[in-house]
Formats: sequence, structure tokens, C-alpha cells
Amino acid sequence: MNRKIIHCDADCFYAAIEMRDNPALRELPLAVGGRSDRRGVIATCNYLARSFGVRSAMATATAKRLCPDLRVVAPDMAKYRAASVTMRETFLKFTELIEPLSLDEAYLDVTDSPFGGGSATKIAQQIRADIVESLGITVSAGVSNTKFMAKIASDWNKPNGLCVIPPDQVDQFLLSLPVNKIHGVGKVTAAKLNQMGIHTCAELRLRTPEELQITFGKFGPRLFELAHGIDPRPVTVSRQRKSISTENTFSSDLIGIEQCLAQLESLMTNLQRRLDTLPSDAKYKNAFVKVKFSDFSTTTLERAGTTPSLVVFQQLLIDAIARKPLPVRLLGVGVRLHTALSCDGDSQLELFPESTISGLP
Ligand code: TTP
Repeated sequence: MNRKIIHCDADCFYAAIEMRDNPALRELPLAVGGRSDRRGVIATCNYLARSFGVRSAMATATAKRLCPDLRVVAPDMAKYRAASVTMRETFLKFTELIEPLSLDEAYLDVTDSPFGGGSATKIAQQIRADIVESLGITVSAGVSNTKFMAKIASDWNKPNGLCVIPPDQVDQFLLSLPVNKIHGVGKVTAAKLNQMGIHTCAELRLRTPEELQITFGKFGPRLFELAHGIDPRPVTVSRQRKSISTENTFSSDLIGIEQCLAQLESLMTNLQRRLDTLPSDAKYKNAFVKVKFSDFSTTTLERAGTTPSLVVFQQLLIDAIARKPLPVRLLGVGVRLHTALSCDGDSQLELFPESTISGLP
């Protein structure tokens, strides 16, 4: 399959919009997020703030400790949504095969696009230039023959970068690629791979899919394929979504309800981030929690007709945990949608669910 895929990802998206609207912020370490005196969390920050160690999902109070001059502004989702629409309009000039992953990120299949004289690289350059002009923010792009490689490429020269990995260079590129650059390989999976003596894709290739399956479950054979640059996933224009959820596998099992409840806030922050990308008239039906115990058994519990709130999830979690007196390896929270939305979902997050942060089955 000789596809031409572009992965576009805006640079420090929310922060970039805020800097565009208030250029004085450009010179400052800037974060977008909740206030430190309200136990807020950083959604994103500009690259100057990153040089102090500030990161997405960090408590704002921690970020302020790392960078006392950090300026924190509240998110303005309406503005980011509007910018996202403009980005989409730009993509549409080049192809209709667009798969958004979030407000600021999308895959484009330009295999048959008549633009750029057949050059995906030229299209990517043009998209980047057009978005600077129309939106006043920069977008990094990666070009390759699979979604997997295009996404790695867009990150390679961030911010404001373009990276092209032609099909005949994929193999060479992958050989030295550290395994933690594979999407879905988080800290825990990376540590396990490293313990097995696997640091690069070249080393990953020396294992069999069966061997990897023993340690990483379904993700094992997938890791093997990715290490060979095999990723047949097409760019999917739209999908029916019935639920939105987020989950986390913990590097060490949680013991007792207190430890589990303590995880709810950050899970809910992630969930909210995904809910923010839904159309504003999306309606929720049920709230649910998912618990995977140390014996790998999974239970889910949901409640009808509720809006997702901390109290609802707390109660669901207490009831779900009570089902087995075992330590907990994974927790998830989510909502079912009232009608299946044909929406621009996070297909890649579903293929690599957040549980694969640790890559465990
Ligand atoms: P990302 O594309 O992950 O990151 P980014 O655009 O801020 O920065 P980068 O240059 O590294 O790509 O996220 C897109 C937006 O989603 C981000 O601007 C803010 C929001 N977001 C959150 O609200 N919480 C999070 O934990 C993350 C990672 C992002």
C-alpha cells in the first residue's frame, strides 16, 4: 500500500492561540490551565515554560514552583474550537480524507490529492504556511506512508517543523528509534521493554510477536508490527461514537479505596478534555467506571441518566471496588453518549487506549 499520509499537530495549541491574541504573552513563560489556589491543572504551556519543566497535566501549583514567573491563563474552549474549524477548512482545500484526533491534530491521506504535483511534502508545506496566515499559529507536520510514521515525524522537528520520512527510509529510520517514541508506549511499557534489553526498534525486531504477547498482551504483536513500520490503519473520516472514556494502568497496583479515589481527579481531567472536543450539543446518557483487578478480571459499573461529576464517579468506584477484595491495576471513567455521534473521535487513542500507557493487557 503506497499511501501518502500527513499528520498535522499545532504547536502548544491553546497557548499559541493565547499568544496570538495577546502578543505580550509571547515573551513570558505561559500556561493555559486552572488556578493553583483551586487545585487546577495545566492544559498546556508554551515552549519557554517547557524549558522550566512545566508540562501538560501537571498541577498548576507544581508548575508555579518550577517556574515562579509562570503566567497562567484560563482556557477559552470556544476560541480553540473556532481555531480548530479554521484548521479543518485548510485541510479540506487539499483532501477530504481527514481524520481529526483532537482539536488541533489530524491525519490527512493525500495519496490521490491533485495538489502539490503529487508531492505530499509540498502539500504539508502549503498547509503549514496557510495556517500561519489564516490563524497566526504554527503547525508541525510529518509526512510518511503510514499513520504511525507520520505521527512520529510530526513530533520530530517540533515546534514549527516539517519532517518527511519517505518509504525507502522508513526501515533505516526505525532501526535507531527508541521504543518510547512508539505511540502507546508509556513509562511503564518502556521500562519493561528496557528490562528485557529492548531499547530501540531494532532490538524489538529481534523478538517474536508471541514472545511479546506474553508480556504485553494484544499490544505485543502490535509492537512487533510497528517496529517493522507496518501499520495498515487507513485514515478514517468519521466514526460513530457511543462513549468517551479514559483509563490508566498504574505502575504499581492500588491498594484500598482511598488510593483508588485519589486517582479520580486526574482521570476526570482527562475525560473532560475529551468531552471538550465533542459538539456542544452532545448529550450524555450514563456515567461509568471500569476497574481491572490484580487478577486481570475487569468489572464495569454504570449509572443511568447522570451527568459526569466527581460524586457520581466516587460512588460508582466505591461500589465497583467492593466487588473484589483485590488490588487494582487499572481504573477508567467514561460516559455513554445519548445518540451515537458521528464525530471526529480519537481513533488512535482507542487503538492505543490510555491503558497502554503501561502497555499491559
Ligand atoms: P497536544 O497536541 O498534546 O499538545 P500541545 O499542542 O499543547 O503541544 P505540542 O506542541 O507538544 O503538540 O494537546 C493539544 C491541546 O490539548 C493542548 O494545547 C491543550 C490540550 N491538552 C489538555 O487540555 N490536557 C493535556 O493533558 C494535554 C496533553 C493537552
